Amino acid sequence: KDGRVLKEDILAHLQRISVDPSVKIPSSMTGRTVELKGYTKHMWKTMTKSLTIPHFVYSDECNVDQVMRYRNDVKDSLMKRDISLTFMPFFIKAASRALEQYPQLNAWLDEKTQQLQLLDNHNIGIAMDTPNGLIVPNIKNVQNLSIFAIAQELNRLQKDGSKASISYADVSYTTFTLSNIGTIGGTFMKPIIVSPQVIIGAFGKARKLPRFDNEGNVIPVNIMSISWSADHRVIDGVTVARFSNLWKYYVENPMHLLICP
Ligand code: CAO
Repeated sequence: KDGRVLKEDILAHLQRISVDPSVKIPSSMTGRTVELKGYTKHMWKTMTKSLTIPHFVYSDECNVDQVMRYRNDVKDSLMKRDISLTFMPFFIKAASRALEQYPQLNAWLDEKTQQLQLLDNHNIGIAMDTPNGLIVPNIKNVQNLSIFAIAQELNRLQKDGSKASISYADVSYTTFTLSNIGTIGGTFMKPIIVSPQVIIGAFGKARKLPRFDNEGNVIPVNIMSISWSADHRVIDGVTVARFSNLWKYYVENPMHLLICP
């Protein structure tokens, strides 16, 4: 009454403006209702949980000329054996090699006990676009697999994904996730961490772009962006930057990935 805004005034205002929580198409409009089901319902749950995680995002670009060269050298002969070799097996193996140096990124965060469980198994999840929506199956124990074996496993998961027959075992116990939106387009993406994991990486589409060589000449280079989102409650930015540099080193020098399992 003396002009001051009291708590009661704010509560009364909120009461007045609050909308009906049920969302119905009014009679003055037309449209249709789609039930959320399956993978989408699961995505709702996991992404709502992800909202509670403070995301630290770090991005860089990566030269994929060498990976392209190696892939082009062998992809046709592998195709004759029914194996499709893309860039992904190289990126997945590079992540596993880099995780050997940064085990705190291949981990699960137990929020209740406030403990980080560092895992020896590199079960690398791959965000996959399927006719039924997004699903993230994983390739288990990548630390023991060759690029060839990773490609075989990825092919199997893609086949199962297209038939909506990915098993529960294939989506269980993911320790680290990668998402390649570059198969569809786009240059940059901010990926969302899937709890209890503590980091996720995303790639954009590789494009031929002008860059300077060591002598200052402009040369064409195939460039791909990489973005990492990490849980900033437990992972600091410098760790992510160092990990990313190492991942990038392996991708730009893929011979290191080929001479080990
Ligand atoms: N830049 C340019 N080209 C790329 C690329 C990139 N980043 N990634 C893949 N490609 C190329 C591949 O080399 C392949 O080329 P060819 O036609 O010459 O063989 C082609 O795109 C198709 O690749 P692919 O889809 O068969 O296989 P992949 O191993 O590269 O990717 C997978 C597998 C599962 C990551 C992909 O199929 C997919 O589902 N991507 C979408 C992921 C997604 O939904 N992310 C968003 C998550 S948040 O909602």
